[in-house]
Amino acid sequence: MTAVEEKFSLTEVLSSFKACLEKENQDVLMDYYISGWKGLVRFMNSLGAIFSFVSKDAVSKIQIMEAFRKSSSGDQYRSLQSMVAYELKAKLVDLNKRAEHSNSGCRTILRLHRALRWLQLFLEKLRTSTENSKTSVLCTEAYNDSLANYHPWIIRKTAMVSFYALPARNTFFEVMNVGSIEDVVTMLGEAMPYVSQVYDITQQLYAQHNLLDLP
Ligand code: 1PW
Repeated sequence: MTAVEEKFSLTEVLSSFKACLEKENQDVLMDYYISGWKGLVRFMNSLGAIFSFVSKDAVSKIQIMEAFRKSSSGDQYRSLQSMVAYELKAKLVDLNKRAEHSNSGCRTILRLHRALRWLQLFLEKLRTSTENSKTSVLCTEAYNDSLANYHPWIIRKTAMVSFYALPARNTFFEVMNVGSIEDVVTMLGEAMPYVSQVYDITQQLYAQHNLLDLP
């Protein structure tokens, strides 16, 4: 195994979501949110090429956010809270129809936020699954309960087909690079509350500003 491969572990990925939350005011820090997502993409890519259609969109959304962060207004994108305040005040968000601000930070993060819910449901199902559970079924259930509601038929169809190509439960646990199945279950039990917290705070932020349906 190369050094780079060795470094990847789902533990580290999930710890980015822990680092996301600023201690004093619970702001969700953008750089850690982005690095958490980059890790999730590596995880998805290690599940096989067929899953790359899923990760490609996440990659392009991560790139949009990195570009904002590197731009002259980068400081405004320090946290999800500062981004929302800045983009709304400067009228940089298309609220009803995609037009001149078609790729605002707010709408881009909303897509990743919805996808995070899928991941949360899926990993939780995996954590509590038994030896006979099928990953494709767990993944499909998690998808139907979350992201599918926002996807048109053609994407739902393609997603379902790619789920069938998911590796079996054992392989899945190995790819996570955490240790034995028991180690994975323990790690998920400890790490998932942080992912949930990031999800809940973001959901509340978007609800408060009426941003949950951005086009
Ligand atoms: C096993 C790990 C699971 C992690 C799942 C997180 C990734 C989910 C990405 C799904 C992408 C499906 C194909 C793209 C769909 C886009 O149209 C859609 N994007 C998302 C993230 O839902 C909406 O973005 P758009 O088209 O409004 O820019």
